[in-house]
Amino acid sequence: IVSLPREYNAAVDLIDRNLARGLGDKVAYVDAFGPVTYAGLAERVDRAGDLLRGLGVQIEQRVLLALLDTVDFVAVFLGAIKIGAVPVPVNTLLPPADYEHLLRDSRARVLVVSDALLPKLREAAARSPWLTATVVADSPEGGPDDGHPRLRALLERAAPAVEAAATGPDDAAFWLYSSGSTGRPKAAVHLHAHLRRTAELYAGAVLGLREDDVVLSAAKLFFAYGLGNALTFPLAFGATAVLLAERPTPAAVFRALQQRACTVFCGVPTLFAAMLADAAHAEVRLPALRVSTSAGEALPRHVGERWRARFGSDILDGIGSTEMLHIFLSNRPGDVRYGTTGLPVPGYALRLVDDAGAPLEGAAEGALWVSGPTAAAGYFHDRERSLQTFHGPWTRTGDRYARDAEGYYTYRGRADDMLKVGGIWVSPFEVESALAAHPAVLEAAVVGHADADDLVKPKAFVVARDPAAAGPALAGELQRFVKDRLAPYKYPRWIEFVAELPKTATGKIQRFRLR
Ligand code: 3SK
Repeated sequence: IVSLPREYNAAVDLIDRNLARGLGDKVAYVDAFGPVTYAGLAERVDRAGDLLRGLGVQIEQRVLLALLDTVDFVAVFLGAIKIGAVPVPVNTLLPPADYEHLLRDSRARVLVVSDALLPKLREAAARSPWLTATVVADSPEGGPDDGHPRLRALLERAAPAVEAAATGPDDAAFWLYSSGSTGRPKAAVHLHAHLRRTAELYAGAVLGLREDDVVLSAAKLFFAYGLGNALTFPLAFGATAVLLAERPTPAAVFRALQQRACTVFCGVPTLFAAMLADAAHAEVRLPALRVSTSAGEALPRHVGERWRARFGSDILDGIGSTEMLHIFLSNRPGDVRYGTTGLPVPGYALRLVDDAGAPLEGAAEGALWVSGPTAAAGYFHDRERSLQTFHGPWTRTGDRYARDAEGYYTYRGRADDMLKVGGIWVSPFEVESALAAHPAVLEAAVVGHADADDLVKPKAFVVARDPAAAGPALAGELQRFVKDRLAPYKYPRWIEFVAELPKTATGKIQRFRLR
């Protein structure tokens, strides 16, 4: 990786490199409102920076972004970074009460919110003691502005060029909220250098992103995964990104992939499985697609294999985290082992540790720790939880992994999801994968459940592909199916059929709710 100068601003780097390459007339983004060139984006970023300065935002002050995926997100995010302010993109899927914590905790001075989302944020915004202005952005579906200024009008009046703040690689650039299994979301503080490093280490060296790529990310920009996929990476390589403001249903994603001839698709396992199961699009082929990425939860082997067989291109399964900003362990083109998460991304060091925190060598199973140049500086004003997660150069991921003799890693579940059955560790993920291999199963989640003797055994919650087939006969068949494939003590003693599984906004199964 190239060393960065003492004075470095990530927004300037991501925008100016494309103008310097002569890509001003190239389409950088296509959103619901149309295409935007690199030159057009550069001007919009500067106008956004100027309008935030005009609203009184100063270096290091936070700007909360509750924005759907349109070019406005990119312009305000980079405009804020350019003037040294700190954008805080937040999940747009939250219930109204959750925004109160985010506005207070971040002490944001300005809120930029999509009109369609304003009804969910208006009360929290009115109560925030820190907010001095709310700006409302257009969304494709439209919505109220409650008399707040419209971003479109403010951008038109703002100056088309703004002077960048003299930031350095280690200055705070943006925050991303991360929710754990307990407690309120905490803000991971990311630095100017981190955007550039994720682009170099993952998008360049692993994904091999190129200027002629057209990228679609089903993960929204407010997620760390989506932010890299659809903002940092396309801009770092002069590619084109397609933004979807709506929910990424199989129909919406198929439409965008076909219409825009996307070459890179960034999805999550649930979506890949739903796309494969979508009868209405069974005839669709995607000849332009050269590679897809998957993260958020481990990709079941059969999903990757069926995708490859149908579309003729691979899904690179990887794992990242909000704290590490993007993927640090991944399969790579030409070396895909479905069912594993592949090898460490060069530039990151991985460690498996035992229950006492001692590193394990060679083939082993343990808690996964990671070290690399994109680790968050810490959680904002949360010393205790920072100390629990960040240990010197190491970040605890909270995941358990097995490493084989060749160094490939296989997901074994969250460290705290593991079950001890008859004194032996059972990975719920292994049982879920076995269940998911049955053709009648769409999805499954496994948790520990106490039996009549108060001993914990695996219990499965199953979404049947055909809800009419759910019942005792199928439950018995699934139990036999798992017993045939795994050590006998691992089979689920109970099977409960459900219409859907509870999930986080990032698509992770919320096992605590099932428990
Ligand atoms: O969930 C993941 O694996 C992930 C990947 C990239 C960036 C962020 C996250 C949480």
